[in-house]
Amino acid sequence: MVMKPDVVYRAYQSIEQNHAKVIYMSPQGTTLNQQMIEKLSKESHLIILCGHYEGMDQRVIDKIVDEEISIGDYVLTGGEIPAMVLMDSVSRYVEGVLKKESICEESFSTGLLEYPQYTRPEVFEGIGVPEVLLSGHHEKIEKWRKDKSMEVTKKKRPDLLES
Ligand code: 4FN
Repeated sequence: MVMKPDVVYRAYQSIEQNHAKVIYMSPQGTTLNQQMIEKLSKESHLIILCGHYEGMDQRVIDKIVDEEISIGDYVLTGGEIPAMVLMDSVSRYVEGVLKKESICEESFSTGLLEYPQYTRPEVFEGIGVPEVLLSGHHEKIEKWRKDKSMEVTKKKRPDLLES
């Protein structure tokens, strides 16, 4: 079953905005990354289109779509979850969604993975928390976190360090 172009086009016209960027979620698209998300967050309007069943008539795609984006290489039953992934990741940059600090403080904005996190209790199943975190020495803690971020990234995702 292929989604009909006239039906999709009418849905599009009913929400059309002058400066909306139209994105089609598709396995044929460019794979989504944080850089693309940050760029999209600067658009004034986004319209996210996605397929289900066997996809969509190509003519309506050619007529209205500005950019095709994929969230990765696996088979899905529909593009709704990819559309939600895009919404979630872009909305973090929208004013008022998060507190300002949490956007840039995040390790991913440095391009690195996050350092390990700990909370109470101080000892869990006989396992303690790294000593430095209990010291209250803020500069040492900061350095420990930076070093750990780098160490974890080198070990688990060396590809992130290439760019
Ligand atoms: N998927 C592949 C090759 C051929 C088809 C598919 C597939 C949902 C409407 C598209 C999938 C994955 C990431 C949208 C997959 C995405 C979709 C996405 C998606 C039903 C037609 C379909 C080679 C990638 C495995 C089904 C590869 N990001 N077709 O899944 O919409 O956005």
